[in-house]
Amino acid sequence: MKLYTYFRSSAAFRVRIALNLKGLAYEPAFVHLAKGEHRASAYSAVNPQALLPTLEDGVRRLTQSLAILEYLEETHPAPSLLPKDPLERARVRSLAMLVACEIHPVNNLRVLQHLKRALGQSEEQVNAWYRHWIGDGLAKLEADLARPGTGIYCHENLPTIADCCLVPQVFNAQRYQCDTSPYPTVMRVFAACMKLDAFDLAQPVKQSDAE
Ligand SMILES: N[C@@H](CCC(=O)N[C@@H](CS)C(=O)NCC(=O)O)C(=O)O
Repeated sequence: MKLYTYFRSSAAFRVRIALNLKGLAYEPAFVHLAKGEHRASAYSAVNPQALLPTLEDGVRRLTQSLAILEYLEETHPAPSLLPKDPLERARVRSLAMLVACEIHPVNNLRVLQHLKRALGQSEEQVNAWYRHWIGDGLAKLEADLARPGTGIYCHENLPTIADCCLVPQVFNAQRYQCDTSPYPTVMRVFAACMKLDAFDLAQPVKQSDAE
């Protein structure tokens, strides 16, 4: 498999974790987001959505990290990243979506660039926007994780796709110096995940394109 990735891409980070948890080898293909390489024709021929990640499995190309996580789960079921029970699976998917569909999109590169370039917001205002939405989202994640079902990880005692989403989001929060002290459960789960090689080896500084 080939993964189109960038060390700081949190959506690619989710997939790197899942590949590691499942013990699947992959070749990275680096696309420099900050230089805008994802918008060049060479990459939009690979992924018409012009977003990272893309996973190439043989001749097939997959886009959208959650769809890729589900694909990996279906094609390589062990170890499973979803619980067996349908209600529990829905809970895990809901936690993953809270991060991937509610927190992450408003803080994406193109949103931040639009705030700055088209709407004339200063670096400080853009950072304030970022921290606001991280705080709002992590508070909701904290409240959800306070309900029954949470264990060492987001769901009981095995890592799931919810953890694959939580960890990169916490990295983003830390990169923007957000105060994470109001989210002790999120941070406890984060710390537990980071003890696993699959998460540790997927982190931005350990990628060979890290700057
Ligand atoms: N919902 C997408 C989000 C993908 C995404 O936004 N990726 C970011 C990097 S983390 C990106 O490519 N951003 C480019 C941009 O905003 O222009 C997914 O989960 O794969």
